[in-house]
Order: sequence, then structure tokens, then C-alpha cells
Amino acid sequence: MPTIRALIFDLDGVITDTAEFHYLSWKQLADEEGLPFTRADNEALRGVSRRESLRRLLKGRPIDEDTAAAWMKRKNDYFLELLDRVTPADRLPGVTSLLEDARRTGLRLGIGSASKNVRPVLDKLGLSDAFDAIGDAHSEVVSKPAPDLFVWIAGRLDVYPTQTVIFEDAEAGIEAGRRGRFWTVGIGPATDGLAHLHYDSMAAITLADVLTKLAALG
Ligand code: B16
Ligand code: MG
Repeated sequence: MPTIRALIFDLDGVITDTAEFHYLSWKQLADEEGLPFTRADNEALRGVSRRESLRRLLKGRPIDEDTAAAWMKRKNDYFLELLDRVTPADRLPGVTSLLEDARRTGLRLGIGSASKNVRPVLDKLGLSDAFDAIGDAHSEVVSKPAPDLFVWIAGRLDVYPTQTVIFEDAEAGIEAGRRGRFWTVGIGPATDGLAHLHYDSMAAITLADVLTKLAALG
């Protein structure tokens, strides 16, 4: 195994759990528009872009582009209202120590997310300056499960994919990492059996454990 030089983190479900806010915002829109939408439906939106989330929520119901744009804006306004209450205490358990250990070890750090709200979320979490490169839905590359976003970030971190570990909670993110020849760490039930390493939660991860287990994989 080459020396690991960088870590790239997904945002929602890895650094913080904004999935609940995405759910509540889509739910408000769905209720107002008379669309059935449950928490179980929301699981299928994990790691999926805003546009694709709306498509899945509509379950085949046709709407025109102007309405789609207006609904996505309304959903995002609800999301930003909810985001207002986020504080550094909303970092997922284990995140702060993992980032500190990685910094101390001299690793480069990136974010790779499907969201357009990465910067406001990091700001609320007190992590605006914690990462050397941010790839998000503004980066204008093909989205996960294509590897492009992670490759784009690795370029900005000046590392090779084979020197980089991706942390992801969504199937599409692990697929993107593996297709790009990154090392992958899956978090939570959706990634079990898909990644090189798997942990039930971020709280179960230490940098030393990840590096030791990856070294054992050769
Ligand atoms: P936005 P991630 C994803 O974040 C969320 O998991 C997904 O539910 C959301 O639809 C997507 O971001 C887009 O978010 O509406 O903020 O642009 O897991 O890729 O960090
Ligand atoms: Mg995610």
C-alpha cells in the first residue's frame, strides 16, 4: 500500500447529519403540494443531488421545469432556515478528533459532497478553515457514482487517488471512490460490504485503526 497522504470526507452523514434537515424540508414541500413522502422515502435521497432528489420524490409525477426550479428553491429555503440552528456541537461524534489527528500527522484534507450548501454547513460547524480543498455541487464535474468529483479534489490536494482515503455513508460515494481507485471507508448500513473498510459510525473510527487496517490489505 502506498503511503496515505490525504483524506476526503463526504459531508452529510459523515461530518454531520444534515439528512434530518433535508428530510424535514422535503417533507414540508411534499405536504404543501400533496405528495406522499415518508422517512423511508428519504433514505433513498442520501448522497443524491437536489435535482435527482426531486425526481425521486415525484415518483413519476410530471411537472414543468419552472415548477421544478421553484420547488427546489422553496425546499432549499426551508433547509437554510433549519441550518440556522446548527452549531459545532452538531459535528458527528468522532469527527473532531479524527480531523485533529489527521492534521497532526500532516495529511491533506478535503470535502467531496453532492450538496450546494457545503460552505454554509461548514461555517455553522466551525470547520470553514479545516479543509484544504472543497468539492461540491458547484464544482461542475459529473456527480457520484462517477469518480470525477473525488479525482478533481485529489488534484487540488496534489495527491494520487491511491494515496487517498474516502469516507462515505452512501453507496454512490463508495462506488465513486472505488471507480477512481481510492481507498474507501464506509460508514453506516448503506455501505456495509461495499467499501475496503466499514464502521458502524464515525465514533468508531480512529486514524490509527484505519491506517493499520489499510496497511494489512496491502
Ligand atoms: P443540497 P452529501 C447530499 O449531501 C445529501 O446527502 C443529499 O440528501 C442532498 O440531496 C444532497 O447533498 C444535495 O444537497 O440540496 O444541499 O444541494 O451526502 O453528498 O454530503
Ligand atoms: Mg453522505
